[in-house]
Amino acid sequence: MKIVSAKYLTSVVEASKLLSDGVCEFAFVGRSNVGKSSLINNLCSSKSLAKTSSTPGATRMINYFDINNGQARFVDLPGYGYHKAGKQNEKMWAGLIEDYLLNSQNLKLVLFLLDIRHEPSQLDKMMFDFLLQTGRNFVIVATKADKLSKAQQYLSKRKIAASLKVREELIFLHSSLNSQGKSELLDYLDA
Ligand SMILES: Nc1nc2c(ncn2[C@@H]2O[C@H](COP(=O)(O)OP(=O)(O)OP(=O)(O)O)[C@@H](O)[C@H]2O)c(=O)[nH]1
Ligand SMILES: [Mg+2]
Repeated sequence: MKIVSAKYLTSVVEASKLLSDGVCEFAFVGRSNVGKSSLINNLCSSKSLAKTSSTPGATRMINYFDINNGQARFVDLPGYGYHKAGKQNEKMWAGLIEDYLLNSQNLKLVLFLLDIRHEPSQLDKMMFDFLLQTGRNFVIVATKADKLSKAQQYLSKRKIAASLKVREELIFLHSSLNSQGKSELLDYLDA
């Protein structure tokens, strides 16, 4: 997919307001601070389309971005596992992610993000199990690849595959810092 234009569309905070106009959506799911918003910006070659922050909890709503004037949409979901948010907010955001995954009529593919440096946490595994139960198409993106050497990256990929019991072909390595893996991911979204 060649992205020639990317624009912020709207944000929603309840499942009843999800967009349902048949435009195909790619959703970004992962724990807070894993790099969802940065990945969206990197794929769109933008520095500021999606708000990023070194403090976890930057994305608290479902944020929709238009790709190529109606060709597709990127959906930035709130991060889970942000404890400082307090139990109530944490519950609400997790509920919002689950509502979206269950109810979106436009969702074509979930990009499930994991930090390449860490094995999936208990929470990651719970969210991943939930994703499997929804039967949605997904790929896994191991983020922040620039933090590891090439050799370590491939080791990590193998560990993630074993931990989640998925085929290694479903795991993409990516860095928003140096754009490693960007064109490979865009090609996949195209297909
Ligand atoms: N080195 C490196 N840092 C990254 C990369 N991607 C994201 N970061 C950093 O990680 C932090 C979190 O990135 P975000 O994109 O805001 O993460 P998020 O998943 O959207 O976080 P929430 O909105 O809180 O759920 C920021 O400080 C980013 O600069 C990457 O590929 N490499
Ligand atoms: Mg974010």
